[in-house]
Amino acid sequence: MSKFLIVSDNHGDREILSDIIARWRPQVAGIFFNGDSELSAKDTVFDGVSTVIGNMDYDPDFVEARATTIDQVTFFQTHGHLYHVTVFNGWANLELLDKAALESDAQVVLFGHTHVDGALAYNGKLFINPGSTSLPKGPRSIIGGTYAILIVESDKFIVHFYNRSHVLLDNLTVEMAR
Ligand SMILES: [Mn+2]
Repeated sequence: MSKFLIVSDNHGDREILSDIIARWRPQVAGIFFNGDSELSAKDTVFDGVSTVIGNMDYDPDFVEARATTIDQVTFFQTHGHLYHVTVFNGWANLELLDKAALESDAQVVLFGHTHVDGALAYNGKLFINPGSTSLPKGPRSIIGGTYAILIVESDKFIVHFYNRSHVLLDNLTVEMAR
């Protein structure tokens, strides 16, 4: 069993990012930040964190997208704006993201940008948007900000969402067979 931390769109709120990462670092196999930090790519908060550039990031040291394989799981990670991810059908338009993930042979696709949390099995892949820690949008914005933990078991993926106080939001859990 492996766990992964997925965070996005803190928009300058360095404290919450630092808090979440410090809390989970000892127990996760990977940490993903999906863009729009408005921080420097060299900020120490990103030590050991897989990052990508958001539409509100201006440090050219952030990459546009990346494929990463950890513990036999291949992730495709990008912010979303470069793949025209917008709010669609209550969540997100995944069409171009899906094509890009296919080229990377990814099983899990990580993005942000819309600030709408969610996880969905689509075209045989698991798409995860952890939501924004600091500027949430959509039907669950009243939670005040979210992030996600992916649990990889031998036969399934489990996605848990947490609020800014690290309380598990049980009713948002998503599972997908692998
Ligand atoms: Mn954003």
